[in-house]
Amino acid sequence: MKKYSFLILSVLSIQVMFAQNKLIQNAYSRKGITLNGKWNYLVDVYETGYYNYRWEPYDESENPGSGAFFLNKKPENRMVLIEYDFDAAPTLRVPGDWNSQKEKLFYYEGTLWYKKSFDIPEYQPDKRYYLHFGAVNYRADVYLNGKKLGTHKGGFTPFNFEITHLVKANDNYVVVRVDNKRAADEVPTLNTDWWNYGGITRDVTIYELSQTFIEDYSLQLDKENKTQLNGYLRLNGNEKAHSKVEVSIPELKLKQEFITDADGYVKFQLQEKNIDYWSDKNPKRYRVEFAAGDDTIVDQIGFRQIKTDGADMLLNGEKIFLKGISIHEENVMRGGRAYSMEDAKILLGWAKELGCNFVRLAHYPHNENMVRLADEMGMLVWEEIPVYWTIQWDNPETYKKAAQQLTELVSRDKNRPSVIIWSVANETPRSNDRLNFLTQLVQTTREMDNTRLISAALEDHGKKEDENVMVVEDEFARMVDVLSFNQYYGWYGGDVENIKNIRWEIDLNKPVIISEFGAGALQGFHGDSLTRWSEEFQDLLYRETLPVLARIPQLRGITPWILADFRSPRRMLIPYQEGWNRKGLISETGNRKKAFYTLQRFYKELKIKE
Ligand code: GCB
Repeated sequence: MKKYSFLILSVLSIQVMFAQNKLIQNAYSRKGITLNGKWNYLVDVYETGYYNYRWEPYDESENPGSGAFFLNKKPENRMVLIEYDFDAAPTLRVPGDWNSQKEKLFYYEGTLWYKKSFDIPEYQPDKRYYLHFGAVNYRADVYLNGKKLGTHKGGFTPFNFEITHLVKANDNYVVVRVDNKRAADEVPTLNTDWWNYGGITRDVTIYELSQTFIEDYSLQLDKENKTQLNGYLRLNGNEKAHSKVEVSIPELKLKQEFITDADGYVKFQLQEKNIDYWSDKNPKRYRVEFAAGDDTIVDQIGFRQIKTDGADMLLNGEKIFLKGISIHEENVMRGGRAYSMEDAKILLGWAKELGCNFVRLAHYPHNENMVRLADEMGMLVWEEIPVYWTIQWDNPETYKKAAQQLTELVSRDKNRPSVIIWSVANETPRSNDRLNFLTQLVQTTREMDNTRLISAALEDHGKKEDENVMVVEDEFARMVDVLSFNQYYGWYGGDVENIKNIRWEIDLNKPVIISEFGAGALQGFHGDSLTRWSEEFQDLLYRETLPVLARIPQLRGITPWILADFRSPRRMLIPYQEGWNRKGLISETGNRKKAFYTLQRFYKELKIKE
């Protein structure tokens, strides 16, 4: 029994366990000073700047001494010995992974220190300041002006620290120790099928805030009542209690005032009959203004409902089929992790060209530009956390890490109408520990957000009695709203010529999404359609698979694997792979493979059963 005591952790207790401050909602729209640009870096394979020669962390010592990199020391005169100098060190671009920027760092997994000096030209002593990171992979120890702000783990979610007490108008320096070593008890674990890009991979910004400011809010259409918006707002600061806040949507002529409770929190509802609902066909967003004291924040929010009815998926009450594609967060054309709006435009632009109305952002939270652009384009989104393959299911610490990443993701994207599915895992092996772990994650997700659907990419397999009959035998399938599974018949086992004879037996009356299928092909390599790695093989697999999937009565979406080739250290076959997973429909040079057009045609001709 004891073993599962971690399962009763509430969302709240997860949040207080971490040193960083609560995430500021919609930080993007606030006045920010960017710290993007060139940062000096030191590659620290032996952790020399973090541990002293007795292997004690410098930052835990009262008297760290000059070897501690976070102090960014300079020799006061020519006799002083200091064995590092950030200002003499080379630079890396932030945001950006280090692997794709320096050839020597291509395979590097370990510790690397970053340093950036900065001023705040319009510094105002009566304001508050927050240092915000879009993401750092994987562990970040953050220091400002020689003081530790905290540690964050998790390579794909944002975090922030209040720095009001430490920051000055001039001569500030921020030092970040980044460590991307993989570890068995982390999330993800040691083994993945993607590149472990290290570094400060997303924007770094200092946000200027009022003494009392709007820290968090949510505004969403009620799940049942299409004329009701449910919201909450939370203030941070001395004036947060019993304070007046105002919410308005000028286009709807809605304006209402509310009073916060003693904790600066208020839950509210707005009634409105004339909402133009957000959808893939009508990505209507409203300008929403939240005001409290001298703080105002503006967001662009679309209102929509997503729910299931038996096997149907209903968007604003109408049946919808998810014409999707899976995407990794990589800009293959530039090389490296994607992070910018330009990158998002390429990836979602390709998805649009394919005819998609849905993307699966695999296998971890992608940068915020992706969901913001998806909101604008009317692209529905599946978001996922990297609970992938063989997580330590019986380790309470690992659970906390997964729950933290989920919490940070939901917190970041809860106001984005494009996001309709939270996925808690991918291809995880069945066991009781795993069932408990995932069930608790689902519960945590529902506590935070009961308006979206929950899923996870599960696995199928052939029945013993009849290998042509595929089933998903997984207790966890009962816990999710949408039954999703990956299937690789014809690539990993199964004969591509036999695809036409297979069928799925699914008893659950829930929408089904085939979250992956695919085959590897080297763009430009041609052969007959039974030759592995040829574009023709991949194309055949798509042509055979699509009609067979379409026969699953509950099928309501597919997200084939995958939009573009992506880097993976597991893929070593020369000359076809050379470090790339070749299941992309688009090559790393941006060229479409044959199967791209097959899927495009399928989506174009697809009729939704009414
Ligand atoms: C899967 C995984 C995905 C892999 C893919 C493959 O099932 O979910 O991460 O990249 O198969 O290509 O093998």
